[in-house]
Amino acid sequence: QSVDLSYAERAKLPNVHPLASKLLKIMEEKQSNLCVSADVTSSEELLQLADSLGPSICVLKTHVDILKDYTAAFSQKLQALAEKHNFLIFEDRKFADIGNTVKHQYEGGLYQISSWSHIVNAHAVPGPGVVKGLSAVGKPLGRGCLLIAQMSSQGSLATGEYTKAVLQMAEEQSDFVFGFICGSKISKKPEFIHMSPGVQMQAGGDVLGQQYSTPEEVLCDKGSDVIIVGRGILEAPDRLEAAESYRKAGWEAYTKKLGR
Ligand code: 5IU
Repeated sequence: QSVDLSYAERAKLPNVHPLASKLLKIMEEKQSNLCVSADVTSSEELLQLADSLGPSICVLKTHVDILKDYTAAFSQKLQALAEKHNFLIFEDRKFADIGNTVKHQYEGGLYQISSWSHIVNAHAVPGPGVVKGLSAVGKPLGRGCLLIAQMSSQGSLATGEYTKAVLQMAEEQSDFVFGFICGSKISKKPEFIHMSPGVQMQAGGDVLGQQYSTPEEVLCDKGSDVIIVGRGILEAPDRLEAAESYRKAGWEAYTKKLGR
C-alpha cells in the first residue's frame, strides 16, 4: 500500500519529464486537474473559450482540423492565452503512421502543430517508430507526448495486452513520452501522467459510442490524474460555471484520494 505523492511532490521527482513537471506545478498552483476539450469549429469561439475558461484549467485540448477558419495568427493568439492563463495546449492529433510520415504531419502542413502545441498524442499501433518520428521534431522544442493506452469509446480494441505493450513503449521512450490517455491508472511510476477522456457529472454515454464516468470515479476509483471534459462543459448553459464545477469536483476527488 504505497502512499500517493502530491502533484507538487511528483513535479520534483528527479526523473520526471520537464513538461510533466511543468504540468504538475500548474495543477498544484491552480488547484485544477481539469483539461477542457475545446471541440468547437470557429477560431474566434475557441479563443474566447480559452480566455474565459483559462483560469480554471491546466490543459486546453484542441482538434484544429475541425476549425473552419484556422490561420497561423490563430495559433499565435492561442499561445498568448496559454501564457496569460498558465495552461498547456494539447492538440489531440492521435498520430498513427510510420515515423517519417508523422514527423512531417507534426512539423509541417497547414497546422505546424509542433510550433504551438505543448502536448500531442499518438497511437502505439505503428510500433516505436511513431514516437521516434515525433520525438525527432518535438524533443528539441521541449514538447511531450501521451500514448493512447485505452480509449473511452465502446468496443475499443485498446485493452489488455495492447495496453501493456503501450506501457512498455512509453517506458522505453520516456524522454519524450510523459504519460497516457487512459481510463484508469496503468503505470505505478509517479513520473507518468494519466489523462482520461469520457468524463461528465453523470455516467452515461452518447449515441456514437462515447462512454462517460464521473470525475470522482476517474480520479478516486480509477486513479487517473487529469479529467478531460468536452460537452459536459461546452453544452452547459453557462460554460464558465460548468468548468468551475468540474474543476472543484476534480480537486475534491484528488484531495480525497490523497487523504491528507
Ligand atoms: N477522446 C475521447 N476518448 C478517447 C480519446 C479522445 O473522447 O479515448 I484517445 C476525445 C474526443 C473528444 C473528447 O475530443 O476527448 C471528449 O469529448 P466529450 O467530453 O464531449 O465526449
